[in-house]
Amino acid sequence: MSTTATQLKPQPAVPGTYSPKGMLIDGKWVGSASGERFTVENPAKRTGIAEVPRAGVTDVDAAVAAAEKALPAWRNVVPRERGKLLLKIAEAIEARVEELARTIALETGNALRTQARGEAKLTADIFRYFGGLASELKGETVPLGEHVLSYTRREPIGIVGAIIPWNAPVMLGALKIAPALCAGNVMVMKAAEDAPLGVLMMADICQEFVPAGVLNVLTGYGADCGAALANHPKIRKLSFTGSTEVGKVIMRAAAERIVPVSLELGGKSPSIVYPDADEDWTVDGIIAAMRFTRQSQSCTAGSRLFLHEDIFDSFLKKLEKKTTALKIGDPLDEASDIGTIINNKQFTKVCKYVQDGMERADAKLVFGGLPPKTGPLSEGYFAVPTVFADRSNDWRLAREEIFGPVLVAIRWSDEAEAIRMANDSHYGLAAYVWTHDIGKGLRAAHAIESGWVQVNQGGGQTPGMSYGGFKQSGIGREFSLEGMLDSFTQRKSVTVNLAV
Ligand code: TXE
Repeated sequence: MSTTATQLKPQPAVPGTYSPKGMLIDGKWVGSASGERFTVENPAKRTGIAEVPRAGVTDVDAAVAAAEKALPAWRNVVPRERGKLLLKIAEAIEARVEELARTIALETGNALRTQARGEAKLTADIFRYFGGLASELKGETVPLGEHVLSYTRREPIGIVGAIIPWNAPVMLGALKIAPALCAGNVMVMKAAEDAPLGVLMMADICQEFVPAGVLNVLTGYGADCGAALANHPKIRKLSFTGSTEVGKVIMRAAAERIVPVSLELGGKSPSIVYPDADEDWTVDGIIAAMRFTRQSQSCTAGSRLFLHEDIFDSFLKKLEKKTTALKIGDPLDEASDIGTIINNKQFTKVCKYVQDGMERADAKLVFGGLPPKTGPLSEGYFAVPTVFADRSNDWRLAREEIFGPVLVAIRWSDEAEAIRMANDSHYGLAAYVWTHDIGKGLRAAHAIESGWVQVNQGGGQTPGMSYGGFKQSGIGREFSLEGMLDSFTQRKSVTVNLAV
C-alpha cells in the first residue's frame, strides 16, 4: 500500500464531537499519499474545525486494493453472521449517538435538536434494519422438470464505489454501507468534502466490527478523488447520492465499463393543497415537508406549494406566522430550530435566487428575504425562510433545485391543472397532497409522477419504505429490502441435470 500515514495537524476539539484520525484504508487511519489536507469548516462561524487528508488517485488505488484483498473472505461469511455484525454496529452507534449528533450539527450546520439528533438515531436504525434482513439474501428454485434442479443465488457484486453528499451525510452513508456490506460486498466510500467528520466517526465504529479492508472511507474532492473512484476499473458497482448534474457524470463513467449504478439525485417536489384541507394541520405539514428546519437542504423538500385559490391568502398568513416563529441560531444550541446553509457557495447560490425573486415586479415576496448583514446571524451562513407568490410554475425559482429555504406558492383552481403543473418538472422524487377527501388524495397520489407521495403528512424516510426517484431524480431504490437486493446483489442461475 503506497499511502503514508502522515500526521494530521491537531485542531482544538469542539467539546463532545469527534476528532478525525485520518482516512480509513485497510483498517488503518492514514493521511493522503501526497500529504495534502483540507480544512473542514463550521458553517455557523465560518471557522476551521478539523483538517482531513485530501485523497487523490493513489489513495483511491490503495483503498480499492484493500477492498479487493478483503472481498474473498467477507463474501463467504454466512449472511446471518454479517447481519449480526451490523446489529452490533447499530448498538455501538446508539451508545455514542450524542457525540455523532453533535458532530453532524457542527459540520453540516443542521440544528442538533430538530435534525442532527434524529439523523444519528436513524443511522443506528438503518444498520439494525439491514442487519435483520440478512436472511433475505435468498434465491428461488425454478420448476424445469423432475430431472432438473434449477435455482438462483444472490451473490455480492464485489467492490462498491460509493459517493455521498453533505446534507445528511451520515444517514445517506449508512444507506449504502449497511445494505452493501450485509450482502457481502466490500466498499470504498468517498465522504463529501464539506461534511466528512460524522462519516469518519461512523466508519470508526464500523471498523471495530468488520475486518480490515471491508469498509474504506476516503476524504477528498469530487473532481479528483470522486472521479478517480467512479472511473476505477476494479469498481463493480457505483452508488451515488448528490446533484443530478454529477449523477450524469457518474452514469457516463458507469456506462464506459457497463457497471450497475444507483443514483439518488435532486428534486423540486410539489405540495398540492385542496381547499378542504385542515389549514392548521396542513401549515405545520408544509413547514415539515419544506424541511425549513434543515434549511430546505433536502432532496425531498416540498419547494413548490400549489394552493387552491379559495385558501391562498389565509393559508400564507398562517404559514408566515408559524414559520417566522422558528428560531434561527447556532446549530449546537438546543433552542435553535433552524441552523445554517452548508458553505459559502451554497449560501451565495441561495441568496442569488432570493435576490432574483425580489427583483421581479410580478412576484410577491410574502415573507423572508435576504439574510441579515449585521448581528450574530451574519457570522455564519444563516439563510431566512422565504416565500414568493403570484408567479407561475414556469419561472426559474419554480423549476430549479435551490437547496435552500425558498418556497414558491402558486395558485390553482382546477385540479387537473394543479396536477399538470406538479408533474411539469424534470424531477420526480417526492410529493405531498393535502385534503380531507381521501379518495381525492389517493387519485392525486396516483397521478403524480414521483417516487414517493405523502398524503396529509410531510415526514422523512423510514427504514422499510421503498425510496427513490422518477425521471431525473434517480435510478434505484434505497431504505428498503430492494435497496439491498436490487442495488447490491447480482443473481446467478444454477441448473443441474439430475438424470446423470
Ligand atoms: O453536490 P455534488 P454539491 C444538489 C443541490 C445542490 C447541488 C450542488 O441542488 O445545490 O446539488 O451541491 C462528489 N465525480 N444536491 O456541489 O457536487 C462530491 O465531492 C465524482 C442534491 O455539494 O453533486 C460529493 O461527495 N464525484 C443532493 C458528491 O459528489 C463528484 C445532495 C455530491 O456533490 C464529482 C447534495 C465528480 N466529477 C446536493 N463532483 C441530494 N440528492 O440530496 C462532485 N462529486
